[in-house]
This record gives sequence, C-alpha cells and structure tokens, in this order.
Amino acid sequence: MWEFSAVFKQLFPSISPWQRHCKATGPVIDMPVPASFNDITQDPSLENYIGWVWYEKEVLLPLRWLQGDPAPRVVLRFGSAHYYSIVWVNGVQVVEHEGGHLPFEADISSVVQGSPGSLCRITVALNNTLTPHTLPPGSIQYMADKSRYPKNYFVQNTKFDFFNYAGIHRPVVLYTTPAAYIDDITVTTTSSDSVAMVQYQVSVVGSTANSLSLSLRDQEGKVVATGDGPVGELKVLNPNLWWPYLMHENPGYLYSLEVRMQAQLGGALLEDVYTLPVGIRTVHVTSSQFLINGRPFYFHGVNKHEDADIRGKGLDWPLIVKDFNLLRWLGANSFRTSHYPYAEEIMDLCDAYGIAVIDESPGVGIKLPESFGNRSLQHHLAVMEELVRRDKNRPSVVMWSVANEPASELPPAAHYFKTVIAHTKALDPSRPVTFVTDANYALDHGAPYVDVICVNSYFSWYHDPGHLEVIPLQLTAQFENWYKTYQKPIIQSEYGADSVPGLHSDPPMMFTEEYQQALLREYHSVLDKKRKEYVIGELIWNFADFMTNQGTTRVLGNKKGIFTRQRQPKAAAFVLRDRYWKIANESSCLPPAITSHSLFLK
Ligand code: GCB
Repeated sequence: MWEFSAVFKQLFPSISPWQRHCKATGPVIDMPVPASFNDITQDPSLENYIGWVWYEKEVLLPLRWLQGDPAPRVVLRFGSAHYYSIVWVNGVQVVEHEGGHLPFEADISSVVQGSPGSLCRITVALNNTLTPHTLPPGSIQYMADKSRYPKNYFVQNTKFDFFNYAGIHRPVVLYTTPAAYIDDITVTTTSSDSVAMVQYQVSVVGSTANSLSLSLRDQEGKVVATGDGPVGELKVLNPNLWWPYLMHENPGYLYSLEVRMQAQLGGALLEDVYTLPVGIRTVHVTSSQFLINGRPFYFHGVNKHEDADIRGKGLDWPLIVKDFNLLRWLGANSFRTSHYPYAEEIMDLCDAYGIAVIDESPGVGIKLPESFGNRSLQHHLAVMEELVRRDKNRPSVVMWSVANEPASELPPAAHYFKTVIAHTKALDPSRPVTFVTDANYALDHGAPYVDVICVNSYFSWYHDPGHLEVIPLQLTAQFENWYKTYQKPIIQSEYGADSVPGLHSDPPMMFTEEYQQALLREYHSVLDKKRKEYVIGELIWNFADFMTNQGTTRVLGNKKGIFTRQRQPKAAAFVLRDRYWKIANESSCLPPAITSHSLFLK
C-alpha cells in the first residue's frame, strides 16, 4: 500500500512533495500497488484524471544491504508505471523514465548507504498526459469557448480504443547485487535434428578482472553443456526443442542456464549468479509460411489487453492464471500483446506453457502527421531498445510488432517504418518484424519493410454493418490483393464483432451473441481456404471485453470479447474453441484428446 495524492488540473508539478513527506503537502489516500488508480475510488475526477499524481512509501532496508566493503549495490526497480515517472529516494532524484509498459530501475546505493537504520522514503511523481510525441501518442485540447466550458478546461484526445489507465501498474521491488555484477545476458539458439547450439553473450559491470562460467541444465537438473568467458557457444546433443502448445506433447521445454561470475574488486572476491530459462527453437519466414523448428506454424490465437474490473491495468496474478487456463481451454496457441508490452510475469508463463507471442510495442494510434517526425521516431527507437532488451531471450516471442494501425498511408510513414523496423532487426536479427495495418494494400507505405503482413479488418461491422453476406467476397479480395502485391505470408491480426452477453436474435442482428458467432463463421470459411495457401494465422479481436473511453459506440467499453470482462464465455467462445481444437488436431503433433471441461495442463 502506498500513499497517494493527485494534483488536480495541473499539467506540471508546482509543489515539491519529494522534499518532505507527501502527506505534509496535503491530504493523501491509500493506493494499492500494483493497480491503476482510476477505478479505486468513487471519485469521477480521479477516474478521468489527467496530470501529475504522487505516490509515496517508506521502507526499512536490511542492515546487511548497507554495509560491507565493497557494500552491495541496491537497486529500486519498477515493472512499469504509466506514463512519465520521476522517482526520488529520501528527496534525491534517482531516475526519470518515459513510457508505460516497460521496466526501469535506479541504483540507489549511494543514497541509502549514508543512513543505515533509518527509513527509506520512495516518492514517485507520475504523469499520464499523452502528447503527439509520446508512445502511444495523444493530444491535449483546451476548450476556449467560455460559454460552454469552465476556465482552463481541457481534454485528453487519443486515437486508440482502450482506456488510458494510469498508475504504478507492475511490482516495485528492491534488490541487491554485488558491486560487480552480471548486467545482461543474450542468448540465441540454432538447431538441427540431433544437435543444437546456444550462443551466449554476457556483460559484466563493475570489474574488468572477472571470470565467467556457464552451465546448461535440462529439466531433470542434468548438466548438458558448459562454457566459460563472456562470449561463446554451448553444444547440446539430442536437444529437447521448445515447441508451441499443441504442436508437441511436451510444449514449452525450458533448459536453465546458470551464469556464474567471480570478480576481484578492491581486494575482495565477489560472486554473482544468474539463472536464465532458455528455450531452444528457431523461427523462419518464407513467402507463404511461418516455420518454428522448421515446421509450419499456424497462429490460432487471440488479441488481449491488460484490463480488468477495479485494478484496470494493474498486475493481477489470479487473473493472469485464469487467462492462461482459458487460452488452453480454447485451444489457442498464440496471442499478440495488443497494444503494448505485457507484464514480464505473463511472458514467463508464455515461455513455460508454449504460447507463441507477437510482442507489440506501445506504438498504437500513430495517426497525426507530427507523430511521424524525428522526435517521435527517436523515442520509438528507444522504446524498441527497451522492449528487445527485456524480451530478447524469450522463446515464446516469435515476432516483434512495432505498431498497430498507424496512418501508414501517409508518405512519412515510409521513412518512419523503414527506420523502426531496420533498428529492431539490428537489435535482434533472429526474429521477424512486423506492424499491424488497416490501410489499403495499395497505399501502405510501411508494408514493404515487414516480414509478415498483419492485417485487421471488420467487414460487416464497421463496413457494411449487418451484411454478413459480403464477408466471403471482401475477405477473399483482401487476402488476394495483399498477397499479389507482396508475396509475404499474411496473418488476420484482428476481426470480430461486439456482442452484449445475453442479447439474442435469430436471424442474427448486430450486438447479439448470434451475430458475433455468425460473423466469426463467415470469416472462418474464407480462412479455411486461404490457410492452405499463404494465410498463416488468425487472431480474434478480442479475448475479453475491455474498458475504453466513453463514446456513442461503446457500452461500458468494447464488447468484442469472446469472454466477458469477468472471463465468462459468450457463445462465440465455443465456436472458436471447436475451431481451434479442430485445427490443432489436423496439423497435429499429438494434442491431448478433447474432453468437455478438462484442462490440458502439463
Ligand atoms: C481496431 C483496433 C483495436 C480496436 C478494434 C475495435 O482495429 O486495432 O484497438 O479495439 O479495432 O474494436 O474497434
């Protein structure tokens, strides 16, 4: 629990609570972390709040963290905080970070080691304001007409379809390392039938006089390869490959790589040990296939959101585990982290369960011409660096997505996406890169640079509403046009319809459960033809209903979920479940037999 206060209606902090206790500057309330702050109280002005908020917490650090020669390095780490954070410890600024959805940390040793035994005060100023240069972009609009709006009235405009929840969304942890420590590890893998190579690179900070030794253990704890030094290769005979769920009877196989460092520092011998889960797998894209370990992979999965009642985008373990159980019930083998990177805790389970991930940056709603300028571009490159650094070693991540539905028909999109995609590939040459488009195939300036075409369409929903009969023609044309133009494999990265649970009509009408089912079935009939050619996946929009801004087309949020926001199935969930298990059984690599309500746990 943290203390919390909001500085209402101010875009910039004009008070300085970090210099003394937050509560000395005005009233504070209790605020849980992790959680979005928006839905925690009954106060509508906090729900829709725009501007700076303050979080504060005092902790007592163990004495052994603060002593020693050399003393350990004490680090304060945030899993994520949305959107712009400034952090002080005992009144000293220790880190500033732009962007939600990704971690950041600060070495706070010098601040805390001066005062052993006293409380350590952590203060966070957080601002959720989005501008044309943030990711996602937004804009603040002042309403000048005094006859219609109060003085200084402004609104936050965004071009994306989910609620801009804010707060400290993921765990905040304090940890220590020795003064010389393992700072980063990069692992890539290659394999043939009987032998795999694990290439590694380890970086150490704090000492040049260090030695590194590595050992790779299998799931039985047996050491299968050893190595030493900062760069090298481990050879694994008869490897257990990492396979996606339903593509193998033992999906998500993870080895465990132990990296041990010893370093001399000021006469002391320091030791740091880090254990990294490693999945051995390869990913390749041809003109019509997506290959995992050389075998064609078909994405039958979902798009998700981090979203739930009360906690908003705050990490919630029961919800996470429930969602994975639903994914496996559904027979889904993949998801896209629409429209921002998900929590590391979620990604860990994808690695362990074999759920293939299209890992998306927060580049959603890039529509304004100014959002394609150099300032935005530089920030986008920095975000890709943070994302790749965080997720590069995850076998579940099979492709990066740098954006969702940008205005890619604008001419500056060519340079913008060429640069972002080339940068991402330079950071990680081992994975394909894409962005998700809803632009016309003939006008899209970003598509030439992607490895896989990911296209969203809402035929018979946003276009020709109510006319299910147009889907076969329009969807077939969509696929053929894209394929003729690019000869690249295609994923239907979104399609779907809103349905209000419990609303029925036959013949099907929009917003009923029957219409959502019927629309899905129309899409599926075309997908069944095209998946024999070059369509390599289908991701339903959306896994579950989720909160959006208020608007005339949203009834308490977006209702395109096949599950409700509380994770109860709508009729469409059963259509998709039958389909995904059927596809899994066809392509199959021994999925367990389907029985009505059983879970297929490892
Ligand atoms: C889209 C967007 C997604 C929306 C969805 C919808 O194309 O990518 O963020 O929520 O359509 O339901 O309108």
